[in-house]
Amino acid sequence: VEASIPEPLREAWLKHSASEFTTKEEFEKELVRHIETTLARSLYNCDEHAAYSGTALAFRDRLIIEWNRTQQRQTLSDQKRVYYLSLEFLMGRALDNAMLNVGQKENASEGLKDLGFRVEDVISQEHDAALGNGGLGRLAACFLDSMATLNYPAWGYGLRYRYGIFKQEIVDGYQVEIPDYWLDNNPWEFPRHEITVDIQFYGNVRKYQDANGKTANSWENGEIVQAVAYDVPIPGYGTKTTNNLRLWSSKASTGEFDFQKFNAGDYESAVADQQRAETISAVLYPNDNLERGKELRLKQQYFWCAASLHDIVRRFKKTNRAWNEFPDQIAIQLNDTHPTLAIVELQRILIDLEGLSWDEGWNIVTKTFGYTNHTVLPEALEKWSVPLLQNLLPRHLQIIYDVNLFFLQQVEKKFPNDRELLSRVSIIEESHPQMVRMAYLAIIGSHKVNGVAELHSDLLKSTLFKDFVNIYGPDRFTNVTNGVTPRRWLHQANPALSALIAKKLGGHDFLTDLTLLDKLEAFVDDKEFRAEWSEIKTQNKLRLAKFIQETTGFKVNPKSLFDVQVKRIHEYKRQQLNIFGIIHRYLTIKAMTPEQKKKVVPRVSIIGGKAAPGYWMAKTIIHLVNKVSSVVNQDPDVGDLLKVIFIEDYNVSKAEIICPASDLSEHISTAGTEGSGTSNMKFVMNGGLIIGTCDGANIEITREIGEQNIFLFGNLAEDVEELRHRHLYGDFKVDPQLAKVFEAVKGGMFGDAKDFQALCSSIEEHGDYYLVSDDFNSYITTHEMVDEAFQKQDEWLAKSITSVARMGFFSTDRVINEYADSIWNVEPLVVKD
Ligand code: NBY
Repeated sequence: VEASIPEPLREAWLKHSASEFTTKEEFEKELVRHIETTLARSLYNCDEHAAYSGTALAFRDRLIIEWNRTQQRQTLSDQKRVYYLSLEFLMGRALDNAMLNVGQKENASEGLKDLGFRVEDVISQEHDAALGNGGLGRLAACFLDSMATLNYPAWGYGLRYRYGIFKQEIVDGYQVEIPDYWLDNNPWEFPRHEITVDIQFYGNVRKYQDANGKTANSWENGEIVQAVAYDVPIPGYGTKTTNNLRLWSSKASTGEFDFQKFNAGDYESAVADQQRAETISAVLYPNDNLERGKELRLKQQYFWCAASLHDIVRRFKKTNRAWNEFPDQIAIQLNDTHPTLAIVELQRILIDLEGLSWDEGWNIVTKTFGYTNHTVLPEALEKWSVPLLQNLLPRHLQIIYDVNLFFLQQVEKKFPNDRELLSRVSIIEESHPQMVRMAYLAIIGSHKVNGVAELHSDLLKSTLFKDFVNIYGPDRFTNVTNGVTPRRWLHQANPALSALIAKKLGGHDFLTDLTLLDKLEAFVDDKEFRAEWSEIKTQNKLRLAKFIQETTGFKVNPKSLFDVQVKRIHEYKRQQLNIFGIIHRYLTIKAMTPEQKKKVVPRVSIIGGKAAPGYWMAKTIIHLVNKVSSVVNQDPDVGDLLKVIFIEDYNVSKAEIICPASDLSEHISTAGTEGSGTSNMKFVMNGGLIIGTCDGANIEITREIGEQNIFLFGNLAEDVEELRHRHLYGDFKVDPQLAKVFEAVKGGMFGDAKDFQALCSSIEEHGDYYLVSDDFNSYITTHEMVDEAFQKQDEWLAKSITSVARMGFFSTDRVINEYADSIWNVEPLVVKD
């Protein structure tokens, strides 16, 4: 259907085309209008939540005006676009970000004040959009911000889960999961009920002769589910670009099939069908770095890949270009292997629906896709069982077999008679049942594969993907070290620090060119500047202390060293090392004389994060942290010298309060296990120092800020394998100080010893896979060095300022430019005023 208004009628449109508020007055007018009409409230009936909704609606209008213009501009310019496929977008709140990105926070804040509200209170009414687990999902959100800010024509594609990551409650020290229903009155999404795609599942493949007498395949008799588009505008910071995040929601197809059921009086089964369809986009799987092979998860993946590709192909076809121009117009980035079926789906569209030959199709496919790997942990590598695929996606399985066949032929040609190699690199793992290795499929179907930090990318090349480096050569594999957006993680989360930096550098340009931070080094010795820097940290700590008291009831002394570890709970991230270290500190303090206690640097140890609901060991760690917290915090022997706080329901908006308030944060994964880590970057950017292992991006952070400004400890990645072997086959003795900690735990100091048995025995008896014992001594001596350093506040401040000054590399702007140059080959679409 032609929806565009004919030329002669456009004048009236253009005359009345919506415009944006640019003053406090205009904002107030918009706000009151929305409260009175859209929300049907009045000045007699307007609470903070209504003020939030009204403000959000006013800003949403602004965003959508720029969104419309951006989309028009991008369509007209007809240049290459990027599509970022991610099952997770951990966006957090949108209002503060929208205010800052369009440069209207001042006006909004003053306007709200006139009408009786404080902007911070209004902002905190918003429910986090928590469509992600952790780092991978938050990285996707930072990428969207940078792509818009840098004016890249780029869309995100994801799923519109009805339930985001669960809300965590702690009951008697245990994690309890509460569903996160977040969609009611979400002002940030635009339903596009007219943009739908029918998605097929199950059914069978029929071979037939096409018009030219060639054998062709048709996938038939499946069950149809409808995908409906919901669009979320993504404003860039200080630019005219507002990009799009398109999220798909599942719905029963309104095809005749269902009407027949209704008409035949089979009401109940028709309703059941409907619910089954809606289940596809119902819930985000809450596992990070763990793959469980559930059919519904596979359905989610195909549903979202197929809807997105259909949308992309539809847009391409409107340009009437030849198919071989597809990769010149479109780059698709796969955020982990979760969207790998998109590779197969594009090949299916090209050969089954558009009639291209296999080779023509596959040539287009491999030029289009890039694949980002985020982990080397074996339990996180996706595999789908062949019988499951055979049933759900029969045609896709055939295509996978063909991809594998041609690939193995190619390998055989290059390395003749190496059967071991063929079985190692085959997409099909010959287990019972057979499994499809999604990472291999992703490598074979992409032109570039990247890891997320240097060590991680090197490990991919030397271990997991070694054979593929031999087959394809090293050029297919590259590194793009992660970053974070300084808009949210510095400017929004820490406005006072951002303002101080701007004062020194003569403006906020550093927010779009973070390397400008290096100019701060000139002021490291400036006494007044140091004092201001220190005062900001103190204020941020006071804010966190207040938050802790309100949410946990514990009072913490803001003069203490705030030591933070917030991230998903996982054995490889080693929160157990942290809590054992805390217990060691507790025992040490308790054994001290009053004289000795006077020399102790007071600490607040803050731990937060969610455990996957089925990850029993991670839940045990949370349990222990909470037990230690309740014992330590009321022990008069330690008083303010040590407090242990578990932050319930850690999420993006809590991170925005926590990051600016840390003195020290912990990034202590077993060397070689963390892909990159991104919270390490957020903490350093906010003037916190870090204690960490030589893992992930810690290594590059050290290179940038200098090793005198970071507390590194522990074994190196290159020694891990040998140590593990020794644990199992040599004589292994638990570190003596750790043994003392275990004694205390087993003696019931923190409640029933049985509750923590598994945690101790995984180290003492089951090989200590994560090297907690090996690193324990190094860990606690390094913490002693931290204490010493913290006492020399002046030097500590110099470290803090110098580190921030040298963090320019870790902006996602740099990251996105690297992807654009070396993987996507796309250019920004710069807008003239
Ligand atoms: O991605 C994280 C890495 O652990 C971290 O080192 C890195 O900085 C970050 C960004 O590159 N990975 C991560 O967050 N992974 C997941 O959340 C995740 C979620 C689901 C599944 C696997 C991993 N899954 O298979 O279902």
